[in-house]
Amino acid sequence: MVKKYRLGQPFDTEAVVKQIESLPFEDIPFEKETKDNFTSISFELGKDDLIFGLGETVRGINKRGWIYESWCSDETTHSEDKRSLYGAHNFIVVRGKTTFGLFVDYPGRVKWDLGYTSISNAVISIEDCNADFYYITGDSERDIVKQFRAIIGKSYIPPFWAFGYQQSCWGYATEKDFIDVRDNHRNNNLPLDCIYMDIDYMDNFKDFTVNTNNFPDFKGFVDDMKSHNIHLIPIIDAGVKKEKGYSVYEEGHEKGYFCKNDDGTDFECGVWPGVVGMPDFFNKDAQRWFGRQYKFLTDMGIDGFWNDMNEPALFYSKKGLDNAIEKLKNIDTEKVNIWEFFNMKIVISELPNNLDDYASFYHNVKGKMVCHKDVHNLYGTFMTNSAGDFFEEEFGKEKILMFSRASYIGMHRKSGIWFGDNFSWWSHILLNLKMLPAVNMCGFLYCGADLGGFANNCTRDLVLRWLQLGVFTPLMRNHRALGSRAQEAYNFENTEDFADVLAVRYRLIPYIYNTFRRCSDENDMMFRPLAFDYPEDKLAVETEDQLMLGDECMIAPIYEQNKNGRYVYLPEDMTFVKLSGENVCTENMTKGIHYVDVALNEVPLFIKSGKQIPLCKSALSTAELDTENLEYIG
Ligand code: MIG
Repeated sequence: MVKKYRLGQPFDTEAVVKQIESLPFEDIPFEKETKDNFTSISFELGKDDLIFGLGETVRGINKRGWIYESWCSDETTHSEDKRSLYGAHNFIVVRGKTTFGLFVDYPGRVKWDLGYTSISNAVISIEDCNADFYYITGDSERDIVKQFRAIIGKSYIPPFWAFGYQQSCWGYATEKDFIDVRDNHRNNNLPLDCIYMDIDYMDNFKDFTVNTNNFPDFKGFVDDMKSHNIHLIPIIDAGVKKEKGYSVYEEGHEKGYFCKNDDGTDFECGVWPGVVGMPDFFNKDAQRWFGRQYKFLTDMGIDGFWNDMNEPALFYSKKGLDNAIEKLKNIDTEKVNIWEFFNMKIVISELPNNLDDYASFYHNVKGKMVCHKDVHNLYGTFMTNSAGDFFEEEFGKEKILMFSRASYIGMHRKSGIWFGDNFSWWSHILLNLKMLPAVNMCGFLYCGADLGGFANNCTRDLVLRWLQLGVFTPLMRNHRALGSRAQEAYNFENTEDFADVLAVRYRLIPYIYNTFRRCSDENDMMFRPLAFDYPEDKLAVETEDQLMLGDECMIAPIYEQNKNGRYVYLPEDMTFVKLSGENVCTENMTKGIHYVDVALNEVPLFIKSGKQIPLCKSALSTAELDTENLEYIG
């Protein structure tokens, strides 16, 4: 049962697609407070109550005990002291005296104090008096999620080949770089379907351009890669470089399609291309216009994209930089004391993603100027929808791969997400796992983390262990930052171990793809906490390093260094399966705790007793996969 409580006149976020009658906010079954520019709802938390959801956030599967803020952020360090990452996923399910779901449909900042200030209280607040609150009750957590998903609409389904293995690296710049990646995979028996083009493919980081020195015949190059069953997937950044003669900028500027300062001039800020205009995706004409720009690349055979920097990330604003330089100018280097020195550092470090900047520019919403900070969490979503609308018009559904860094619920209908700039840390394998059910709750099914870790230097065993989790995530992409240690599979000793793990992915694609489609059709979760499936089982409820996958499986990856295996809890009898290359090794196990050995070239999987899953033969790309002849295991 879904009830909608309306406060004031909420902004249309486009998150909910189903018409639901509005009830007055006063009737919402929580404690509540509304003042001039502040609204909160709160409820008591019993000792054993659990809170699930919030999508892409740090910390546990049970979110209780921390304070989170929905505020799409270019957060470069995903440590547990953080409150926000790239997505704003305002949906939770609380298991308590009554179990309920709550969606706060509000595009500005939302604070979720979930037993942080007081262990026995949850307080959710916004600095506004306009929002919709959806309250959902049902038979189980999973049922509540399904009802929520039914009102926000079906999840995006990418093309089949997007379930293949994908390689990325910030720094591939020339045709040769891409050909090397392709050949090194093919020559080492490493399957591969996509190679990503990070900002270096562009001409001076200008969206919808290609560096013609590095790619003299881009269309021909895209075709050639396709003939090897490789899709090239270019990045698109939100900001459009301010440059005379650059047609995208000039047209956007002339038509008034960029975000504005309060005096009506273009808001200007600095990102990778230098000074940019920020497209105003809230202006429907501008949104449509930006989406049509992708045609430049689809015309050359490109059929996949990743949208970055769309929180939006701002390195600095023109105004902010002027102010900072003014402050630093007055410093006398002869007399500077240590506090002034620290202040200097702060002046610079506060430039990026500054709240004053977000409060200083405006969107044109049907002719009305709306301050960015009040709708911040929709920016990346409206960018991605601009492309999604264009793709659907031009090509129909399921033809173009796309995922975005920033997101709000609603974007799940057009696109996937990736989890942004994680580190090559063991703890981030576990964080990757914990985010999966939470983002599924919010409709994001096509998702994954940078396998091997984005920042810092990886190790061979870390990459292998991470891939062993990635084998199950719809987006299986190895990506890293410029300057970090190479982590393409072929750069390590005994590449066969990598080939064994990647082969398992391809063997599982029929199962993963069908489970994915079913979950999209039925508004279901692909990954669930054990607590959802075994609510009465205390050990299962507290297990946060294993997940249920589909209706048949449980996964329990290894996420610590120097381990030959791990302890795993089986909430019922299961078959323990180890997959490696074409090898399958099974063992029946009873409910309870077991230690399982897992070598670096093996993928562990648990299949519920009485269930089976299909495997096909592996191949070097999805195009070569025979999905008709299946073998069943379990
Ligand atoms: O400020 O395009 O999350 O995946 O490699 C960094 C360069 C900008 C952030 C993305 C990352 C990408 C990087 N980008």
